[in-house]
Amino acid sequence: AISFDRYYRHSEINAYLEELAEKFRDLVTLESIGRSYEDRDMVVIKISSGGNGTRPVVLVDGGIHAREWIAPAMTLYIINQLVENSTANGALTDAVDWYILPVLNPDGYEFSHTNDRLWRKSRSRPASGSCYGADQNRNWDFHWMENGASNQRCSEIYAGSEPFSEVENRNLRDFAEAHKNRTKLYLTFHSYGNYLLYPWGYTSDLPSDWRTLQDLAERVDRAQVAAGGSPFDIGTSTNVLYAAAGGSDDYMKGVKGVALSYTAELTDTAYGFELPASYILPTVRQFFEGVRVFGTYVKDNF
Ligand code: 0X9
Ligand code: ZN
Repeated sequence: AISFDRYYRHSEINAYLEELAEKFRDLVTLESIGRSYEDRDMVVIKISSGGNGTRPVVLVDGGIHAREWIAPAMTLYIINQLVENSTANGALTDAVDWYILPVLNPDGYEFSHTNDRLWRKSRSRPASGSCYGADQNRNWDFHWMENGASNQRCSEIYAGSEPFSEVENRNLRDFAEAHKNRTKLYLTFHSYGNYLLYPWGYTSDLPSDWRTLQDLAERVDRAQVAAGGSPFDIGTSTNVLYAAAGGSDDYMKGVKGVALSYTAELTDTAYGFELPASYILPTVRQFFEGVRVFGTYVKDNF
């Protein structure tokens, strides 16, 4: 059983997924999408009640940035609710498949627990020098390095030696490729600041379907505000936050053709990355109301 009164380690997260796969055989399957740089198993949980692989897919990840611990916790709560609370949430899985990767940067996530609470990047070893890792959210192959990214290994926003230099991103890229025709919504969790962002991050130009993206984001926001959450700032990454190319959200929309692609920056600024564990449950509960809106939209429109 899982609890939301503390942050889970990567091995505990994988153990929880295994437990669900054992217990809910008709709803849950696990797929390893590969190993991290330091050889951790990257496991996607597939939640599907049927449909033989024809239903629209919602793809979710968290933990691309190591120190943003509320992000993996959010994905775990979504998993917990969709799988273990099917009485309340069965409508979200009866026509939509959910593919969820709780930790996209497991090496960095563990390092932020054991060595450096505010670590952000992956933990890949450079060819030379002593600065480890790349910013996995500057490393995707779409307008790579054009804006808001660095070619300096020691920078917090180091984009990597080349696009997809980071194996963790290659693993998710290949998984996304295999399911791209059915994937209608991509949701990637970060913290902090209460932003609900959509492409683009590489340019201030708006995508042609920005109205759809904006309207859906506003509906998600209203749902989580009604549940007691703080309102989001909504808009494109560049226009609302800052320009930063090579993000996973831009890549999923621009390259994989996922129509609806969002970055959710959970929680306001009071605690920054170091959100006390007592805030996990209220935070994830509130945003789950937004997840309901997302899931219902995909169910009704695809
Ligand atoms: O800078 C980032 O990668 C994200 N903010 S964070 O504070 N969590 O690091 C925002 C990413 C928004 N998306 C793109 N710029 N593509
Ligand atoms: Zn982040």
